[in-house]
Amino acid sequence: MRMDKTEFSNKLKNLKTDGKSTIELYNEISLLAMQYGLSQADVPAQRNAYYLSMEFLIGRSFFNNLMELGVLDETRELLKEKGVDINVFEEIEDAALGNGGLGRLAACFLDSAAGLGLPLHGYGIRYKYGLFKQAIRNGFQVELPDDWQSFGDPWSIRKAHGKRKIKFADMTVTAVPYDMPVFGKRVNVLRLWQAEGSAAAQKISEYLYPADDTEDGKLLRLRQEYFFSAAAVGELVEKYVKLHGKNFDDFADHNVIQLNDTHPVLAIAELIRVLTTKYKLGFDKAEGIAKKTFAYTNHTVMPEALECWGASLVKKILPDIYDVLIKLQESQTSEFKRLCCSEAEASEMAIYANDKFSMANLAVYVGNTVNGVAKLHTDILKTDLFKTAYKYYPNKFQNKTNGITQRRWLMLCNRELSELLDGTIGSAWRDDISKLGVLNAHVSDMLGGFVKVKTEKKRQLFEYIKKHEGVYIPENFMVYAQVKRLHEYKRQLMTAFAILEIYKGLTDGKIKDFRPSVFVFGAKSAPSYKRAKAIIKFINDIADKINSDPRTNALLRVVFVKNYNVSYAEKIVAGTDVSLQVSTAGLEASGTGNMKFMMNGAVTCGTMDGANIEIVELAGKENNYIFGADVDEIERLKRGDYDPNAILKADAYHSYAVNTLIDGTFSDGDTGGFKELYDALTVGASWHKPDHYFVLHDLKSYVEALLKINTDSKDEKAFAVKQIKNVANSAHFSSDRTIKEYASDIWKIK
Ligand code: 26V
Repeated sequence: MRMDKTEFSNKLKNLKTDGKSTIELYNEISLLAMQYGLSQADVPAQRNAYYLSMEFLIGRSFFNNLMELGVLDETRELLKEKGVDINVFEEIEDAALGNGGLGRLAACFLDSAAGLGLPLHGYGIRYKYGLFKQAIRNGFQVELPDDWQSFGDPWSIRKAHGKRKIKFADMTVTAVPYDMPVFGKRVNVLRLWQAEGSAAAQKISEYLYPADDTEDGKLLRLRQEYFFSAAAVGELVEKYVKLHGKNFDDFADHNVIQLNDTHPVLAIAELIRVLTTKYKLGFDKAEGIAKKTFAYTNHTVMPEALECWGASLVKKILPDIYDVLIKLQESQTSEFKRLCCSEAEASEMAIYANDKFSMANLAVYVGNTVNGVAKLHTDILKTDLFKTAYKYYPNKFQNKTNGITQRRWLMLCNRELSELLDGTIGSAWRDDISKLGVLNAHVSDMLGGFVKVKTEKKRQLFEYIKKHEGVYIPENFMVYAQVKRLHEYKRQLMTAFAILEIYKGLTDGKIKDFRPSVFVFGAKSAPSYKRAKAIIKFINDIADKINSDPRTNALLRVVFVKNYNVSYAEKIVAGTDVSLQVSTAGLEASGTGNMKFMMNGAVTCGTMDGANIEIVELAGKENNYIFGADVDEIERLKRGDYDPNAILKADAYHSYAVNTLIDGTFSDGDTGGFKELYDALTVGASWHKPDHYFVLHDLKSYVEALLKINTDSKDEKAFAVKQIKNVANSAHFSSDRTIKEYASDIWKIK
């Protein structure tokens, strides 16, 4: 039944709002929008791409879906007439079925594919509880369960008839699909599987793993990975058989499966298992089909994060998959013989070694393509992490620099800037983001308007922060923001030290004419990551000290926002002047927050890492602030005798900042966390050398960069020019661009 826009509007007009709760209204309006949206659904495409991902960090669907359906403004107006402010729906919980960048990227990709009319569908897990909610108690992170469905889930439809049986050696689990339509030029589907059956079965989709690293040996995690990979593969095979019969020669002409990191890599073995057992194909033939079907994206070079599964665990839980993996290993060994690889090379690339299966090596061996997520990252894959594979299979390797959807990260989160853009360059950029570049010729036309918009977005952010964190930030303050998962390699600790040094400089008179500034942090730490949690506590203690010091608090403030999530990010990226992207060079695969800030007109203060490199390439080094060691320098430091203690000794400001960890300035409540941070810098921790992430090496140039920005920003116009230049050159970081590249170079879909 097709519903047209007039019908939607009429139904909305007739909606009774009196006496209804926000939740009731939310569900009614969402369901109406669903009916409208689904009635626009398209005919299925001939060739489809599938994005298999353990995580989809969707955030709030309400505003986004209404916008994609072209009814957001109208709904806002109609509700207003009825005395309902549409912003009440900001109470609705985010769907946080992801940890960070990797999951949000998956959500941006689905948005872009639908927006471009490309048939890309998602497969994942419908966790009952998403990423934990973060409370801060006495400066410490406390984790609370995220019951995201407590408001209902009007954007999903349970498809009971699509349920499947997933077999483990010790139990059989029912996978029930829930479909979330993705609206755009076409309607695609994100299909999330929920585990049902016995109590043990249900556990499989109960929790999202709250670490964005992998924890070896976690049985439940292995079950989760197999569960959704097998459900997806089983369904795709069945659908193929229905449409094309049991000759699988054309399977890869109709299906391409993108593996989002190593988490869904067992899908490879599952496809081969199904084809060889259920449909009796020979192993070689099945392997050949898999080689044409799968493509692999790597998202990190951190060695700790490359998943390996113990062979005995796999054998015990998934014996048939074990057999397939061993056969793949054999086939790989004979291929390596043909290629005349040395023994060392073969073992480096081996699927099976030391009683473990390497998911990355499996993905690289079978994957038709292997891609990194920013130029530098792909180069590191080729020259370092997968260098031997690159030697033998150079043609597999591609770069696909990440992107973000401008619909959520500009149009939705910054209506004011979007309207200013319309007024300055026309609204063509809304349909074709590459038109944003036109702005380069109109920077001066936009100056006054831009400053006004930025001021307004900061005002909104400060109001929100006052309401949620109880911290007041005066209107004229500059905003520096570092929001992302908490990891030592992202170096929030270095920012904390830099703030302490600026604080000291202000109190002892060394820093003069400082423009009032606030540092905004937002970050969740993996619950088990002790040092990351200590950094959160440290930042909160610094905030308390600085914010309550009357000597400085008219100039400098610090706020750690609790429960940073997609919806919070939408407010922060719009209201920030300076985006802090300060990872140790070579370790941040891409970063995507950096792109969101850029598109909203923040300058980047960062290292030559991940996509920062491409950001400054496009927006100009002169419009951003790059500091610290680059990858080559880090490599040199690693080979040389880097001595953080010497740096510490030689610089009074550094030692002031670092010593606050141990001199009683702050207290970690006898957890030992601060001492551990101190030790990691000075003597080394976790088998690492002292200051493994080169915090002390880059700290001085970081403080200098921050102060330079502060000085530059006093020339309001000149600084606004830099910010606008960033907006004008951000089109490249639209996930529309990224998805077009995947579609043409990897997926071959139209
Ligand atoms: C895992 C681990 C494990 C050990 C300790 C450090 C560490 C750091 C990161 C990870 C992340 C695993 C995968 C991931 O989330 N990667 C992120 O993917 C984003 C989308 O491509 C990208 O922008 C981020 O740079 C990358 O960290």
